[in-house]
Amino acid sequence: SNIGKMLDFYSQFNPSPLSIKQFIDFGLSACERKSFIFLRKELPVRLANIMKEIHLLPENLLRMPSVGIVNNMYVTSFQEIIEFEKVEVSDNTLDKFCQALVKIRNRHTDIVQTMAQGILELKDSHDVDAQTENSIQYFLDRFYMSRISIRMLINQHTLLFGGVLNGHNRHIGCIDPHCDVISVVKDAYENARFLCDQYYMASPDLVVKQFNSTAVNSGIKIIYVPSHLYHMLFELFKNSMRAVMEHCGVDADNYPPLEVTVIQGKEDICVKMSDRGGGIPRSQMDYLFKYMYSTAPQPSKSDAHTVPLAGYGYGLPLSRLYARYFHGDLVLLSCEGFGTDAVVYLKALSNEANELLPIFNKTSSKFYRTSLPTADWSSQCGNSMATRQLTMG
Ligand code: W6P
Repeated sequence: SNIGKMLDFYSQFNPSPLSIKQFIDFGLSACERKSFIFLRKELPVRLANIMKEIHLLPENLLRMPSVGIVNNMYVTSFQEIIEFEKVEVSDNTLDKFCQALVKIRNRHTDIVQTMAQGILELKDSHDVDAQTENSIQYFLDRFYMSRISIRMLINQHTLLFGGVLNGHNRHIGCIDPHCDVISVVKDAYENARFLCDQYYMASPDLVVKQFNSTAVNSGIKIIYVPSHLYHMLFELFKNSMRAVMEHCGVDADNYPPLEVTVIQGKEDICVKMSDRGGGIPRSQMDYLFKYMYSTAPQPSKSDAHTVPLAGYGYGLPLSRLYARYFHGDLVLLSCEGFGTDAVVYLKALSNEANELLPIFNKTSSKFYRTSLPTADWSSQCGNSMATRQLTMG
C-alpha cells in the first residue's frame, strides 16, 4: 500500500536530535520557511520510526480496540504531514502547515489515556506473561518519549510562527532561557499542596535550600522547558505529600516538612526532594516505574472529589521520560521505615541538553522477539523483578 511504502521510506531515516541550544538558535533566527522545510521531513521521520514499532507489539495488544484507535490516529497524522512533501513554499503553505500541526496536536491530546485503556483491555482479556510485560515496558518508554519529542517540535513551530508575536515575553517557544528553578519548585509545591489540603485537610510544609558550588547565591537559572520541570516536580510533590500524610496519619499535629535542595553543579543541576513519609521497601521500588503495575481503571468523573492525591498512575514513568528527554534523569532512593529522596538531574549546559530519541532499527526490532534471559543467580525468594535486574546487567 501507499502508506506502507511511505512508512518504509521515512522510517529508514534516523530522527535528528536537537539540543536546547539549537532550539534557541532556531527560535532567535526565527525563519518560518527553514522551520517548515525541516519539520516536513523530521516529523514524518519521527512518526514513521515509532509507527514501525507499534506493529512489533505483541499481537494480543495490537488487537485491542484502543491500540487500533491510537494507530489510526498516527496514520492520519502521518498522511496529513506528508501532504506537504513537495508543495511549493508560499505564505499560504506556511499557514496551512501551522493549522495542520495544531490539528494534529489536538488529535493526539489523549493518546496517553487511550494507550493506558489499551493496556487495561489487554489485562482484562488475557493473562500477560513476563515477556509481554517486558515488551510493553520497552515500547511505552519509547512511544511516550517519541510523543514528547514530536509535541516539542510542534509546540516550538506553532508558538514561534503560529500566533501573534509577543515581544515582552522572554520565552523562546516553550523554552525559558532564564528559568528560575526555585520558582518552579514553589509553584509545583503550591499546586500539589492545594490538592493535598483538599483531600487530607492538611499538608506538609516546604523547606527550600539552594547550594551553588560555582558562584554566589544568585538564584539558580537554567535554559529549559519550564512546563517539563513543573510536570516532574508536581508529580514528585504529590507522591511525597501522600506518603507523609498516610505515614503520619491525618490526625497528626504536625508533619515533617518536605525538603527540596536545588544544587548548581558544573555539569548538572540537581533538584533533590526528601520526604519523611516512611519510605518504600526495595522490593517495590521497580514497580513504581512499570506501566503494567501502574495501570488501574480511572476513577469515574462523578468521583472527582474523591480522587486520591497520587495514584501511582503513569506520573512517575512519564516524569522520568521528561527528565531523560534532554539527557537528565529522575532517580528514587528510599529507606523503608523512614522516607524517600527523589532527585531530578538536569543538564546545566544547553548545548549538552540534546533530545534523547528512540530509533527504529535492527536492535530495537530484535528486542520484541528476544526472550527474557533465564536466571543465572539463585533466588529462593523468587523476586522475579530483582532477579531480572541482575540477569540483565
Ligand atoms: C514515597 C514514594 C514516592 C514516590 C515518588 C516520590 C516520592 C515518594 N515517597 O514514599
